[in-house]
Amino acid sequence: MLSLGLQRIFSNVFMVLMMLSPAMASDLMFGALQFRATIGSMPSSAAYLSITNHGGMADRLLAVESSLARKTELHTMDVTNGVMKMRQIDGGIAIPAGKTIQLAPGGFHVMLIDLKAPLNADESYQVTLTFEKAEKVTLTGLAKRPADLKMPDAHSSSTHLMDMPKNN
Ligand SMILES: [Cu+2]
Repeated sequence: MLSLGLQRIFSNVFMVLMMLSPAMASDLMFGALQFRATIGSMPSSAAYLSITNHGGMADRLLAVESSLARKTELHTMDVTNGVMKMRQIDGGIAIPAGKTIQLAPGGFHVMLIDLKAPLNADESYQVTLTFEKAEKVTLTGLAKRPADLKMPDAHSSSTHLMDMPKNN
């Protein structure tokens, strides 16, 4: 009788642990995923998002996969001799505990090289992120016109240039 009771307690504890573990595995929180809508026959484009690490341990964004392009890479922007150039990141992007990393225009970005089809504004697309510790996650986000992409740095003085008609 006693062992049966213990067994029940253990199985209940086990079930609670099973229920808790997915939540414990997701210490990362994701900001809105955004894609740069393509114009004309642009061969490549980019995707942006922010990742916040609410856990106590550092993690690392190792790779991004997508069926949208023949090649998907993690890129950063560097200024070389006064010219801004982008290059592929080796070893992924560190996500320190308690910190937010921004993939945004002018900095880190997901590079979609050799697109299979155009990315249309207001349509949604997916990418899959692979981390060192956290589980793989597939996110969905909207493509936006380049002018509508949120810039991380306050560059609001350029808003007066946005006088192009917006056709919806
Ligand atoms: Cu790039």
